[in-house]
Amino acid sequence: MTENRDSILDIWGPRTPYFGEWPERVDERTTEEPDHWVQSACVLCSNGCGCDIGVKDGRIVGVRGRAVDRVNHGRLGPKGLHGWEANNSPDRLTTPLIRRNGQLVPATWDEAMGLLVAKSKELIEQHTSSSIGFYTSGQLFIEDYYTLGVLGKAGLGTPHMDGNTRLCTATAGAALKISFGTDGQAGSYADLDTTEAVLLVGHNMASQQTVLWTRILDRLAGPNPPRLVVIDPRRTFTAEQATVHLAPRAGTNVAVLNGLLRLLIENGHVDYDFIENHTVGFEELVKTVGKWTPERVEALTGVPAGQLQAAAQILGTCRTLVSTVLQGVYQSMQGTAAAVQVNNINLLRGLIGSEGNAILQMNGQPTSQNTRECGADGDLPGFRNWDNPAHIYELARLWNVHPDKIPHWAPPTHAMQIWRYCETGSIKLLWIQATNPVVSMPELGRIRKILEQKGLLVVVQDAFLTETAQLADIVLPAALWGEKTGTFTNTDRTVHISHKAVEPPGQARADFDIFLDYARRMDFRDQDGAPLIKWDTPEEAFEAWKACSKGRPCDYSGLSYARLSAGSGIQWPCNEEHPNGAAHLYPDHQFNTHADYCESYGYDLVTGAETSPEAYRAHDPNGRARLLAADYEVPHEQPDADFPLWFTTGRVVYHFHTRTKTGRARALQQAAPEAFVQLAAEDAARYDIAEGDLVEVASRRGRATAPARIGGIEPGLVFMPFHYGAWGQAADAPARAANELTLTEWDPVSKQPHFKYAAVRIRKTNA
Ligand SMILES: Nc1nc2c(c(=O)[nH]1)N[C@H]1C(S)=C(S)[C@@H](COP(=O)(O)OP(=O)(O)OC[C@H]3O[C@@H](n4cnc5c(=O)[nH]c(N)nc54)[C@H](O)[C@@H]3O)O[C@H]1N2
Ligand SMILES: Nc1nc2c(c(=O)[nH]1)N[C@H]1C(S)=C(S)[C@@H](COP(=O)(O)OP(=O)(O)OC[C@H]3O[C@@H](n4cnc5c(=O)[nH]c(N)nc54)[C@H](O)[C@@H]3O)O[C@H]1N2
Ligand code: SF4
Ligand SMILES: [Mo]
Repeated sequence: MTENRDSILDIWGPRTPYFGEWPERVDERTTEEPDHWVQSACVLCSNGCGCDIGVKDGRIVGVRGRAVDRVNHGRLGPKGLHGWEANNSPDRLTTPLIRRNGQLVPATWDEAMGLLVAKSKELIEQHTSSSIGFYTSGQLFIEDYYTLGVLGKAGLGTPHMDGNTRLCTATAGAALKISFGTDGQAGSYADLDTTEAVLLVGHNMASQQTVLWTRILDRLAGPNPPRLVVIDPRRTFTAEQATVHLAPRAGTNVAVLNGLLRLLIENGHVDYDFIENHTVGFEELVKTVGKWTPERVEALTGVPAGQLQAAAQILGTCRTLVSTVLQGVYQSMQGTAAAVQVNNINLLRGLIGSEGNAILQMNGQPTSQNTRECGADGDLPGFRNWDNPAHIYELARLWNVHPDKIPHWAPPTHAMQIWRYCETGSIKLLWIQATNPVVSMPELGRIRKILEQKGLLVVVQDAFLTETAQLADIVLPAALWGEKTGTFTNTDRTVHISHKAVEPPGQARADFDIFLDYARRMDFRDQDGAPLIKWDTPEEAFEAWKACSKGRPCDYSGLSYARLSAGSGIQWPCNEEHPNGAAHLYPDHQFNTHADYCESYGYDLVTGAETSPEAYRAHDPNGRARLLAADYEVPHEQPDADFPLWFTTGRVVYHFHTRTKTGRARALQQAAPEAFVQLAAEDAARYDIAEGDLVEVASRRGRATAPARIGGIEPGLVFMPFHYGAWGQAADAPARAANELTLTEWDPVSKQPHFKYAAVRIRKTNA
């Protein structure tokens, strides 16, 4: 048994100060001495820390960071060190379940898959394959997503496939496409090792990517520490370390960012050569941001003019800059518009494509990058453009199907619309994989009603009987990380392999095998009558994906299972030109915006209207980045007399999402056993609420009750973590899920729902 530190009390561990080369520090936690170690990477956030899984007698007994890994240099955070305990939980699903006479009862795989296939065939016959929808995940592997993408697009031919990545990182993809032509992060984590400044917008890195934060803490402790600008309405762990912390009102990111852009321009802190040679749209941007004087920003957002100026000084004078963006932007008002303005900051300064310069439109889930790359969401595989016939033909050739088989008559259906089609009845079979929407979707009352509808067959593929699985008609028991082999890619394009370390419990099966089984039983064929899915093992699937990715920005063609296993994490693109991967995209400032190559022809940031191919070609940016401007818009719901407070939601360091894993890891669960309602001291006084009092928060859509936690937040704003659903709660306890309150609204461009603002009222409910 080894435990280097108590990561619950000491989240980030001891400092290793540096500049230039981040020292190694190997974190380990095992409950017994392993008899062997198996190579993997952590799947409890998008950081993708390399780790080895310790195995004893066929069971996981711990993990150890991989010193050689470029992502973490050996470090692991509290979730990584503890989360694996969930694999060994007695709650694991071990057989398929089928609903009979209202009850979920055990069934064989043959019965469960037989039923799923019979239903699928019947629906296709009666209503076409458009009656089948998929709501997948950001937590599967490349091999799973690619197989799923092919069977959905070229087997079934349904346009209704998206992931919970819509809730997570759809905006990252959208913002990268808009500014640079395709998805994919321009920089690397290693840029933090030398950068002079870091801008974190709506991103609580200290809590949500603890190991990446350690990299920054170690810089802060070393020579030449970077200056930090943090934009978040709460005083988070991240904000506590800021050189300048801007705490704007919820939903006002665009106003703050336009204010910063305006100051950069006014102060002459722009690289005119870069703008002239490598961008389009500067004049329009100047016009749009012109009215956002510091005073005007202050009046609207509450950020003092002096602080905005201080932030603009840092951003304007640093010689290198890493900007990061996450849910405080993506899930807030004008998600895509705001994310693009962060890109614009680096672009105005020409700080992109070289050491110390990065824009990280962060991912959240460990493999959400791959959902987007492999086309298991509303994108086509390999960052191809659904509106470009040449891209469709490429896929049709690759899969040997007729191009018309691949849905491309309209944009692929986004998740919020998939749920809407379930609600209105046109989707009659919804297959949910590795996500728990009954806790994580907005407006839970509505989601429960949709899943309970008679006319909708609900299939849930999970490792636990989640709140969602409990409403399913068919439950498929899945193997978890550590119990299957596959590859995945973190935020900074680092690809890892995770090898199978132990057998899954009971009859649980790898997602990959479930998808293959479905494809075989459905008898999907190519246009020559051969099986559509031509692979049987994860490694063969990876080879097929490599072929699909070749020549596209996310080129995996130089990678292999052997190479990934011999090393420890390699960045894409990895091909003949970049045999060891590339730290930076766009080193020559040639962007992927050519009409023939780009992933999207763009959108109107306000309406979301898609630019036509003709309109795009008429002004082809042809390798220049786009500086797309956006003006501030008022959030869709605002406090009023009935619901006088702002509401926002997010995470705590110890839990991952709906707690199916972290809630089953003893120390993590003990560290954060209960939901809470965070409010400012002023508001607590006004409502006569003391620390720990039970508070009911109500919106127009529902209520949630939890103990009060006072301080660390702007007055007028109430925060709840969204981790806590019904699981683990007494049956008669009042609802505590933050998503009882949130609203069904989404960003016009990325279609990502708005979890970060709503209007609520509160009252103390102590007896
Ligand atoms: N411990 C832990 N780590 C995780 C996860 C987890 O569940 N737990 N999940 C992973 C996943 S999938 C994701 S997507 C990431 C999410 O990582 P983050 O985006 O860092 O997490 P959140 O807490 O959702 O939101 C970040 C911050 O947005 C702020 N915010 C709210 N409204 C606004 C606004 O209008 N403007 C601005 N500027 N900020 C606002 C909130 O105060 C909050 O501190 O974390 C990943 N890592
Ligand atoms: N209010 C509010 N709501 C939010 C957010 C917010 O900030 N505020 N954030 C949103 C974001 S960014 C995200 S990412 C979502 C996350 O929301 P969810 O995706 O619903 O969260 P998880 O709890 O991670 O659910 C993943 C499920 O997959 C299962 N699972 C894990 N590994 C595997 C596997 O290998 N195979 C299979 N088949 N199943 C597996 C787990 O047991 C779990 O039930 O929540 C969103 N909802
Ligand atoms: S930072 Fe993320 S990937 Fe790394 S150990 Fe923590 S949860 Fe795992
Ligand atoms: Mo996420």
